[in-house]
This record gives sequence, C-alpha cells and structure tokens, in this order.
Amino acid sequence: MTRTQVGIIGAGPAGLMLSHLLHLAGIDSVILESRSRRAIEETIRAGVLEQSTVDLMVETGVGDRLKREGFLHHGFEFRFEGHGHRIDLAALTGGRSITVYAQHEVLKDLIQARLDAGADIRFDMRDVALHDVATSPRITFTDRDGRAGELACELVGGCDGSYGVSRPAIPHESRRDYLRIYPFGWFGILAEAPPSSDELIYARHERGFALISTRSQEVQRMYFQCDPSDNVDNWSEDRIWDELQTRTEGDGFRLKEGRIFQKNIVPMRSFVCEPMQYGRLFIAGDAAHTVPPTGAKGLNLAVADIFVLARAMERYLKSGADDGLQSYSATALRRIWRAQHFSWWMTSMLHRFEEATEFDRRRQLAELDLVTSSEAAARTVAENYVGLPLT
Ligand code: RFL
Ligand code: PHB
Repeated sequence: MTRTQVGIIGAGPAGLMLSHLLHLAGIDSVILESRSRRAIEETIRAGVLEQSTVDLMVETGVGDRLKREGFLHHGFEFRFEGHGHRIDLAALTGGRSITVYAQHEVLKDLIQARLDAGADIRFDMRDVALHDVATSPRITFTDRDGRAGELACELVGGCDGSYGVSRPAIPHESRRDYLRIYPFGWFGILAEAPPSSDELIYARHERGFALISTRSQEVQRMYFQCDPSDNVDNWSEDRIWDELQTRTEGDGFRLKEGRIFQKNIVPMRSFVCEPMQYGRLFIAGDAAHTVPPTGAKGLNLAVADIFVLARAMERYLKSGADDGLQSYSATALRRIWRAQHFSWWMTSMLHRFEEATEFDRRRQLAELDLVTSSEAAARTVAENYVGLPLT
C-alpha cells in the first residue's frame, strides 16, 4: 500500500497539470495512468492554447519550449461565400492572442518536468478502481507486471477523460449529466506540406465545415465535417484534397497539398456532469465535460479547472479549510458553461445541418456577416476565443 496526499487518475493535460501545481505548492501526489508514456506522447489531439494556458505554463516553469516552438497567432479567418474575413484577436481583446502548440508537446513538457522533479507517475496501469471516496479514498490497480497495488490518499483528482472510472464513481443520484450529440464528426488529417495561410481558417461551405490549422513549417493539420460513421479508408488522398479545396475556395485561395500521413474521425458532443465532486473525489477536464472542438476549448478548460482545483486542494491540505473545495464545482462550472455556449455557437454557425431549411441557411450566413462586420459582435467572438482570464 502506498500513501500520498492526492491520488490522481490520468496523465492527460488535467492530471499532469494538477500534479505539477501541487508539487510547486509542496504537496505530494501519485498519478495512475492506463496508457504507456509513448502512447500519450504520440496521440494527436488539440492544437490551440489560450493566452492564460500559455501564461500558466510559462509562470510555472514548463513553458520554455512552448515559447521557442509555439506559433503566436494574433488573428484567425472566417471564410464563407468565397471570401475570407479576418478576426483581429489582438486588436479586439487588448493584445491577447492564442498559441498553436500541439497537445502532445504540452504533455511531453509536463511529463519531463514531473519526472525531473522525482514524481511518481505510473504508466500502463490496469483495473484502476476507486473505493470509499466519500470518506477515506483508496485506489486499487494492477501494475504492468500483473501485481495488485493500492494507493491511499486524502483527496482524489479524477482526470481520466471522457471514458474513465472517476465520473462513474459519483453515484447516479448525486449527479446530473447534460448531453448533446451532433449529427456529424470531424475528419482530421496531418499532411507534409508548407502552411497555406499564416492564420487558422474556419470555413463554412454548402458542402460543410472545414478548418485549416498548422503544426509547423513542414506539417499541417486540417479538418472537414463528415459523417461520424464514415471510415477513413473511404477517403483517398485525392478525394480529401478535392473536398478541402472546394470548401475553402474563393479569392484565388489554394491549399498547398502534400502527403497525408495521418487520418482520423472524431465524433462531436457537448457534455457536462454536475456537480464535479463527490466526497473527496474531484473530477476535472474531459472527465467532467466535453466540448465540440470548433471553439478549441477542451484542453484549455481542463487547465482552467485545475487552476481552481489545485488552489482549493492546497488550502485544504495546508490549513484544513475546505471552502475552496466546497465551491470548486460551482466556480469551475461558470467558465465551463460559457465555453459550452461558445463551442456550440461556433459549431452551429459553421456546420452544415442536414435538416436545415433555406431560411436556416440564410440566417446562418447573416450571423457570419454580423460577426465579421460588427466590431461589437467580432469582439464577442474574439474574447471567447482567446479565453477568459483565469480567476
Ligand atoms: P485526456 O487528455 O483524455 O486525458 C485522460 C487520461 O486518462 C487516462 N485514463 C485512465 N487512466 C487510468 N485509469 C483509467 N481507467 C483511465 N481512463 C483513462 C487516459 O489514457 C488519458 O491519458 O483528458 P484531460 O486531461 O481532461 O484533457 C482534455 C483534452 O485532452 C481535450 O479536451 C482536448 O484534446 C480537446 N481538443 C482541443 N482542445 C483545445 O483546447 N484546443 C484544441 O484545439 C482542441 N482540439 C481536441 C481538439 C480534441 C480532439 N479530439 C481527438 C477529441 C481536436 C481534436 C481532434
Ligand atoms: C488543431 O490545430 O488541432 C485545432 C485548431 C483549432 C480548433 C480545433 C483543433 O478549433
């Protein structure tokens, strides 16, 4: 049996950041993770970091590589009806911006920092299960050699993503789930090509949504709306490029094409679990909520939850005061619901809905016209996209 102050399930952005912030406050934690370090460091997911995520990483000493290798973007483009319209994030938000830096690079930096500081991170753990979370929590697991283990802790950080064991450990009668499933998914690719644009492009087209993002001067990340039950093998390179070129055409714009070396399809959901706590268990990040990726909020929300949770845990463990822990869920949920609204709004404004009438389509275009021609409306988009300050 191992003892620690905070037992953390999951070594994603939420779990690693929690362990990192607790360590800086002098608090011990152990992370139990079901995947291998290599799998975590190679899974392709998010790419956009809000200003406050970047600031937190830099201020807590894990932002050196991000500062060197991340791409600072001061704007992005909405593209519809064959024309691009720039949203000047910096001008509209008093100088705030976003940074394009892949999630797995954030994870590499956090894992390295934790291991350098002597952290106990256990990868490849199986059968992770929670016990007695209402009173004195224990976590049982099977390690990579097949041996049973047990971790006793004062508090638990449930940071194990959408399909983990933490959320189900909150009894049904003590929580409420809110769910919306969208009738489409995103087809994502990585391609060996130079950037086609200096900034991200969110395109609305009669054939559906497309997003042009980037990873480096040599690798580009792009997505297009698809049937969530489609199979990536139905899409040849030529078919993918035709679709992306069509959905982004206009003003003489052409995407620079190259070899596609990764393809995947992501389903789209909006989900919130309330409250995000039960007894001594506190869930954070995707374990508690999911947003469709259109607002680029998932990773950033996970970090924002942890910013609140780490302080509350520190206060409790150092002084016994549990007011921060008691209000964790309510504090985090305010930002979460605003991000839910923004992500839903961006999704509804940019995607093709099969059941949409001609009226719906004209209204959708009028909305895009509004956010690209009214400074007040553009500012609302920009403030939400760069993210609210951490409080
Ligand atoms: P994670 O990253 O899913 O990490 C959870 C970890 O827990 C482990 N785990 C377990 N460990 C032990 N026992 C168990 N029973 C376990 N079950 C699971 C998992 O192996 C994993 O390592 O959750 P976390 O930390 O809350 O982080 C959330 C973010 O990963 C997620 O919100 C973002 O990736 C969402 N997202 C984006 N977010 C952004 O902020 N900006 C973006 O540009 C952005 N783009 C995206 C995205 C997500 C995407 N996909 C693939 C869903 C683009 C895509 C395509
Ligand atoms: C990405 O680069 O992966 C990305 C960018 C913006 C989004 C979602 C994903 O809204």
